[in-house]
Amino acid sequence: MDNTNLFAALRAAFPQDLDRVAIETDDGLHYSWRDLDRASAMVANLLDSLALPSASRVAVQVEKSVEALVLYLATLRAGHVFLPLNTAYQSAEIEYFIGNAEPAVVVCSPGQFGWVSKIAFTAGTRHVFTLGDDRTGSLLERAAHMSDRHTPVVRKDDDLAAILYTSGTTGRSKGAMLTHGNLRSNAEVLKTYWGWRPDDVLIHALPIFHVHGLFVAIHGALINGSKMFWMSKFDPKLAIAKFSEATVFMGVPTLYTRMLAEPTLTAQQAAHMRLFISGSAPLLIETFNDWKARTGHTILERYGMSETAMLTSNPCTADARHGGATERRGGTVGFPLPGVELRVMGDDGNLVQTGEIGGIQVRGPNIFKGYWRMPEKTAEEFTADGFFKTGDVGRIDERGYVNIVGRSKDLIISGGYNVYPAEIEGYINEMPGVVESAVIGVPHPDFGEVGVALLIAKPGAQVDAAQVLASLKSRLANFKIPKRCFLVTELPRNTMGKVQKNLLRDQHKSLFA
Ligand code: MCA
Ligand code: AMP
Repeated sequence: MDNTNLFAALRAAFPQDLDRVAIETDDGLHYSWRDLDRASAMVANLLDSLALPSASRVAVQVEKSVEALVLYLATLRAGHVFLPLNTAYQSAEIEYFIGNAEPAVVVCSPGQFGWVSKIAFTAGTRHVFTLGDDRTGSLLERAAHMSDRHTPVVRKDDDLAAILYTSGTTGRSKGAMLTHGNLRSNAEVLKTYWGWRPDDVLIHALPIFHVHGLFVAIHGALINGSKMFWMSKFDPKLAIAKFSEATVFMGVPTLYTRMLAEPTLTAQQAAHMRLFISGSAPLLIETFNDWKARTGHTILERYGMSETAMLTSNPCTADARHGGATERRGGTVGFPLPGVELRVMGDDGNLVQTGEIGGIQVRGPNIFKGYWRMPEKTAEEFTADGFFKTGDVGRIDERGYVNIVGRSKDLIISGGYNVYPAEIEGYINEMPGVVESAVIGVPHPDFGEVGVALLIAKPGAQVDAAQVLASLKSRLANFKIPKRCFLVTELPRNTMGKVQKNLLRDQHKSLFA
């Protein structure tokens, strides 16, 4: 039987000379391809020794490190399901994810062991390990005693590889179930479409608990046997300094605007680079133009989702499917990737005409299997003919380029992180003295968009806006906290009684100008 375990595909692409450097870190460490192979074998053997049921969830909330990447590879290798969690998540968020996913193994930072293990053990998790960003913790201590050889467990395309929680527009977060086939097919398509070369060097600057940093960047480098320069945290000065030794950079728009603010960013400094890729949030046309003017490089913008991995991309080289188009068009997310079907549907359920706006729907080998333990929610998000409704609103121009013009889902994308207003409003509405609230996204020069909260207090109640934000901060991930909070006497409503957030957004659009 063929083994289509994603790890096997990544491992098969390792260079023949396993002693070559695979990863160089910002604190000066070098990891060879052999190191990645052996360390992931040891951790996979540790997971095997726990005799877990097949496809157990391994939930991981740790700081970025090469060892955290090793844990991801080991989880695939051992046939389990990786569940990465943003390090900003607080106890209420972690309690929900662990309770919902019922992981057999939880790995957390040594400093968080107290509260995380309490949540995990209460939820029935039997194994809680720690992993620090300085190679400390019980996971590596235990793995040190294991063999450094391991045969990847046989997985089929349809078997789960990872669960990524995405916040829900209403209600709680949903776990998007991604299979080995979803992730492998996407990595293989991008390998060709972005013209990866074994001598490419990727600057890995993003966190590794979301699709962009974990899948697009890491799979991209590994499946091409390309070296990574590994930044534990994005630092614009260091990233620019490394341009002279690297060829590929991937970032959310905030990373590009922060680099543009550095005087060291010049065409000469970027001359060695081959490809700059942006995604996860809309790239402003000014950023696209400024980058071109300063560096001579045209950023390649692409579009994806946790549920789908990458869907569209501007061309890297000539795209024969579109008359050999090579232009990377600012303000667009390019063409549907090979193998991805993308259509734009009107409210009447019919395809719109070229250039007209509608809901974006997608189908292809990269589209997820469904939401974890939410069959009804999954069914709602798919059409009868198997297209996934993205919740993004867009159009396809006469040349085939896709434009994202908005979202039908009420979502704020702040610095590349998703914030769902309904979740924040839920917390505010529960606070004493609050009648109701509305959270909106407004333009922000650094994060692209940030949340602003508007709330109505009960007559006579003493509600303090700063206190509301402080209270949210103690319960939610920091990037979800609205940057401002205002008390208002009413919220504009349409005839159906729904709050007109477009009016509120318009009123507050210059707050951070
Ligand atoms: C940090 N802060 C933020 C954000 N990040 N506020 C709003 N939005 C943010 N994204 C706030 C913190 O709450 C804190 O506020 C203060 O900024 C400093 O925090 P710090 O952690 O030091 O910030 P930073 O290191 O400067 O982080 C900014 C960042 C980071 C580097 C832009 O947000 C980041 O790495 N973003 C990338 C996210 C990403 O990888 N997205 C891909 C998702 P206070 O001091 O008040 O507490 S994958 C995806 O979307 C799809 C599938 C796709 O297409 O890729
Ligand atoms: P996530 O839930 O983190 O997977 O975020 C997915 C959402 O990010 C998509 O549905 C889009 O709304 C947005 N997104 C990703 N890439 C882009 C892009 N290049 N331009 C505009 N929006 C994007």
